[in-house]
Amino acid sequence: MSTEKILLIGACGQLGTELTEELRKIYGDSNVIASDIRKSDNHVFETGPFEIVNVLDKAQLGAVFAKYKPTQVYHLAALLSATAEQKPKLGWELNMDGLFNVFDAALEYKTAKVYWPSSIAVFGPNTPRDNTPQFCVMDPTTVYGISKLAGERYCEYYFKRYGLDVRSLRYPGLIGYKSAPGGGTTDYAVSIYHDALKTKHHECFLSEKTTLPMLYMPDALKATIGLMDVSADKVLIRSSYNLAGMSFSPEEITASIQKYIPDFNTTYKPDQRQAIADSWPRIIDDSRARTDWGWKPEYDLDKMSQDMLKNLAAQYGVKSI
Ligand code: AKB
Repeated sequence: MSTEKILLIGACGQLGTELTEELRKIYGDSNVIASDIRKSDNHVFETGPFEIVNVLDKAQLGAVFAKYKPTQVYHLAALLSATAEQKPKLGWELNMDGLFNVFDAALEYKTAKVYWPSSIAVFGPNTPRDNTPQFCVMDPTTVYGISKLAGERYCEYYFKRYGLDVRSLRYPGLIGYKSAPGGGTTDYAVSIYHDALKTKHHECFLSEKTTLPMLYMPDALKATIGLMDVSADKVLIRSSYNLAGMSFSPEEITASIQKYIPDFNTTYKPDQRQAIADSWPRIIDDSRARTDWGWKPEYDLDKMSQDMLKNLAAQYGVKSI
């Protein structure tokens, strides 16, 4: 029986849904408390405790910490890049005040470890775009990226000033078949697989040669839980670690899907998200994650495409690819 009590805040999002499922397999359903501002109808949230938590409501947040006294907290609630550009004040408030509220509750209730996701959005147009190093110029141009960069600085500050063991990863675009993405600039890379099975056509909101760093969800879960499991002395970067799995463009993922669905095609209609994508790196250097705590991704583009299409075909009742 695990002695860990793990609280996920923002559990109903794309990453949180799969993290809830994976952590419950490891620590037991009753030891993983999922929470969000409203409950998703995903079956995952029927397998264990769920709490309604608005991370901006300090009293509500404190009551959940007092009830469960979590030993680990995964604070995932945020507005992602495209959504935060539509609601910049809320984006900053949720991403920053929410983080401070979690930090303060974690210190008050002596939470042993806190996880907080950063993003490739912390980089900007003057960042080296290929093999983007762990330490470099970071001039984000989105509310999301600015809040994630500020959040990283506070992660390191709370570790050094208060000893809070907070750990973080700079996620690329995350791709999975079990949960929907939540308003990001990389979301096309999920919907393209659904469209391939539903209509055999995808209209992409980015141009065909827009290369971005991406990561398949099984690798994202491995990196996240792996970072939280290593001993503290191996976590040498307390802002946030660069993390990468693969990089590809819309035309490259289209070609990968065509290996399994030959008559699939993509057309391109760039929108306001193109400017965000153009300010982000193409390829990330995640060598520090590899040397400090043994990170190594398993999936490349074709392996991901095969797994995504196989699992989504079952969901859509389409004969397996
Ligand atoms: C987004 O596109 O906003 C996110 C991210 C890369 O952090 N998926």
